[in-house]
Amino acid sequence: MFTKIADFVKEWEAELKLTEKVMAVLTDESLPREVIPGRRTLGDIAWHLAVSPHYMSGFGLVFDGPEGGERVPESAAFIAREYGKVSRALLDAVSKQWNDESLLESTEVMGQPYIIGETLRFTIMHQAHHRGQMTVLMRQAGLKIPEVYGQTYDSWVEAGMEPLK
Ligand code: NI
Repeated sequence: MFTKIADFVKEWEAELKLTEKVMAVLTDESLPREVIPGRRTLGDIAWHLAVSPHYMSGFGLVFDGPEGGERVPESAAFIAREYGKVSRALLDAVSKQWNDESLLESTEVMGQPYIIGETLRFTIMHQAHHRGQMTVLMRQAGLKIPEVYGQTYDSWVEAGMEPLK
């Protein structure tokens, strides 16, 4: 749970840059790769990360969501661009529209109480969860995975070291 706006801003800035690093490697050809046949694709998950920061508007923040709504785009560059716009719009909205006191407030959404500072923590964890799903699908699609939290197979090899399996 966040109790200081500045803590969220610092963390979200770092996390959005990690997500952008991953998004930058996506290709149009890789987007249809499915988790299992008939289920979510890499494109679905990437677009979910572009759309989901805007869920915070349900807690009273006012900022623009991505262009194109819920429909999953076929362009990896478009997804990456919209993700960058929306995630920065969230950052801007949180720092200008809320303060440390707001983070302790509770808002009801569909009959459930949510503490604002907890929803911001959830937003970060939710993104990390789906970003991890993306990197597995990206590896399966033959893409080179950037470092997110620690070395990748490729970065071990490039450093001349024996990679962990
Ligand atoms: Ni999700």
